[in-house]
Amino acid sequence: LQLEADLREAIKNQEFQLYYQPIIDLKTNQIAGFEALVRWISPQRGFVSPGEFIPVSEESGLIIPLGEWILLEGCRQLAIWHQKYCQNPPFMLSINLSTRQFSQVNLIECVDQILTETGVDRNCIKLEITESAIMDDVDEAIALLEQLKSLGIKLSMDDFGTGYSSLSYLHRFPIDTLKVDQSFVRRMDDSQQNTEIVKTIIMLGHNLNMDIVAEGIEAEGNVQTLKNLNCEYGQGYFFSKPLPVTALEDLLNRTL
Ligand code: G
Ligand code: G
Ligand code: MN
Ligand code: NA
Repeated sequence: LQLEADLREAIKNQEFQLYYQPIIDLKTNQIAGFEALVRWISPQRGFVSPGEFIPVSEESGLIIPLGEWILLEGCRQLAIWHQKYCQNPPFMLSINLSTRQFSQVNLIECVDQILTETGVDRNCIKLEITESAIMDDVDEAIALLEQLKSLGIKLSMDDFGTGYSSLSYLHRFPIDTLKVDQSFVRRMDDSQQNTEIVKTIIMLGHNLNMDIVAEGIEAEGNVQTLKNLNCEYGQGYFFSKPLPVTALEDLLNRTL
């Protein structure tokens, strides 16, 4: 596979960049933190979508070195921002962990080492895990999630509602945040029934002591609806696209 070979080279040549998408506190309208999203800017291929190369990197195992780089780079950047912008509460950074990384044997050691090396405030790092990563073996997954939590970091469940997680297990996962998948948020415009679904997901999360991030907010109307439903956080093009560091700092300098 040519893409796989090119990916291997790209990791060596450091052709990746992290973009950061703001996550907004819906009570204060302030930036509460960011989600790191990887981008591949290839001299040969140009801008390659992660929707294309993340699946290939997962199948090939290249997500392990790539994922390590993403974690290291994200932690390093957040430590810099904590020095540069002294927000109270401090900015959070969410970093996606792929299913393959979740079953990596030395995951805990690897994460711990990066946290120590960068000296980042551990409370401010949140790993995003999908339902599919944890439903293979529930007891094993819970043990692993507990170990990640014991490192001092936070956890969120990404794309909630699209996977297979059984509601009967959800309360056993030591998850801090539920991210309501964009498909539900977008469909709120279509009918009151879809809004009721989002409302129910938010209530479910709150009853389990989780806070909620609504993803994929593209319209102002969605913001008001979500505020009325007591959703804590929002993310989406309405607020900002994912941005490279310099553009994000411009945004912060304009809005803080
Ligand atoms: O950023 P964008 O919407 O184009 O991302 C497309 C897909 O790639 C999404 O499913 C997203 O979760 C995934 N993705 C983007 N960045 C990362 C990353 O840093 N790590 C992992 N594992 N997946 C990512
Ligand atoms: O799978 P995950 O939720 O991590 O992926 C997030 C992806 O969603 C990113 O690739 C990001 O670029 C994309 N995204 C973020 N906000 C919006 C939005 O408002 N609309 C759409 N269509 N995509 C978004
Ligand atoms: Mn995510
Ligand atoms: Na998501």
